[in-house]
Amino acid sequence: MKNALIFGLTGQDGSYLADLLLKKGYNVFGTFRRTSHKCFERLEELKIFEQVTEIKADLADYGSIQTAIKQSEPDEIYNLAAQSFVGASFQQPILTSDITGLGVLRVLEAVRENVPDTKFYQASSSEMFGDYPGIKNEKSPFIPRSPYGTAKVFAHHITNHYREAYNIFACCGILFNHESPLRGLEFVTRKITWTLAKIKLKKQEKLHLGNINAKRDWGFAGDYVEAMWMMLQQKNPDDYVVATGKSYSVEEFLTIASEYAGLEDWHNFVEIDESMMRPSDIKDLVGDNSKIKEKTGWSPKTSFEELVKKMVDHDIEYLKLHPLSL
Ligand code: NDP
Ligand code: GDR
Repeated sequence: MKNALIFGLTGQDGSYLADLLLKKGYNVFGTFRRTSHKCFERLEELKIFEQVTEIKADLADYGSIQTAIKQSEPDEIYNLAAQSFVGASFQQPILTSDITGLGVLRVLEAVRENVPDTKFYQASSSEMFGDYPGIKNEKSPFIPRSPYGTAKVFAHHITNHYREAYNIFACCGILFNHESPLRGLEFVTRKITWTLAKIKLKKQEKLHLGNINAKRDWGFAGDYVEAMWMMLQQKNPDDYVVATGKSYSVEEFLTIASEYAGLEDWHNFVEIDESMMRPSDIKDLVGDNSKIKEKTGWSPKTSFEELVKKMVDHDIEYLKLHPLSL
């Protein structure tokens, strides 16, 4: 039985990945941070909380990273931990750089010193490409447009460096946006489906949004964690773009979600709020998934429309069952 350690267990991807690895027969360990409130809601929703070993660790704290690694004796490490919200990275650029950038170096140092033969996955991001035009692949240049994107570029390069210099089996998955019913509420897709559910249940009247012209290549998180695992099963470590190959605007997401939820024309309840515009934003991100398809056989299974419906259905059902969340 293999051991896997997930940094960032409590997040969207950490929860889906833990579920996948348990189904594949792994012993799953994962890190969480001390918080003043419940942080295992996603694991509970997937009904896997009891099957995972939770270890307290913070990417700011080298000692706790080492302890997590020593305790779990991992065959595979997945680093999904990050300050992952691009919007917040403009308000907290130093914290974002420390956790999303330097935090990865702390994990790599702990791997090099303690378990150099362990396979390592780093969660790189399409945000690294910024507004570089056209469909992006593994060779496209990085021109980040946010403190978050800049920190991810550092993390990507330092992971590549540890692969080359110390022969560590390290892979970077350059993932484009992926969403799910477990997506954080501040990200635009989940903010839309959650608020539409509240409007449908007559508990909210307005939905405030920023730049609805932005286009993103949106996939389903459950499909994307499979790509992470597949990368680490290849003979040689490498970097891969993970994407669907199509982008849609926030407005298109909103239109399909509102129609599916059975709501009136969204123009009647959406307000564009200037304060939600970012100091710089990326217009259109779309990825070329041919390398991962060819080398690993991975491909996305969930269509954009299926994804939107899955999220809308979940949020309406969830709010009906948990009226206190309203
Ligand atoms: P989430 O924000 O849902 O999860 C992030 C995880 O990191 C949470 O478990 C969070 O813990 C943890 N974390 C935050 N700060 C620290 C810290 N200082 N020390 C240790 N852990 C910390 O993100 P996703 O699951 O969506 O994304 C997973 C990874 O993939 C991230 O690195 C993200 O940047 C990257 N990524 C995501 C994409 C997407 O579309 N989802 C696309 C491309 C890359 P807590 O629950 O306590 O906050
Ligand atoms: P993103 O996701 O920045 O692409 O980062 P987000 O959902 O936050 O924004 C997508 C686009 O929607 C626009 N937008 C809004 N965004 C939010 N959050 N709230 C709003 O009200 C709103 N209105 C319009 C944004 O300006 C943006 O253009 C995600 C994260 O998961 C990162 O961790 C990951 O690396 C990238 O995807 C790939």
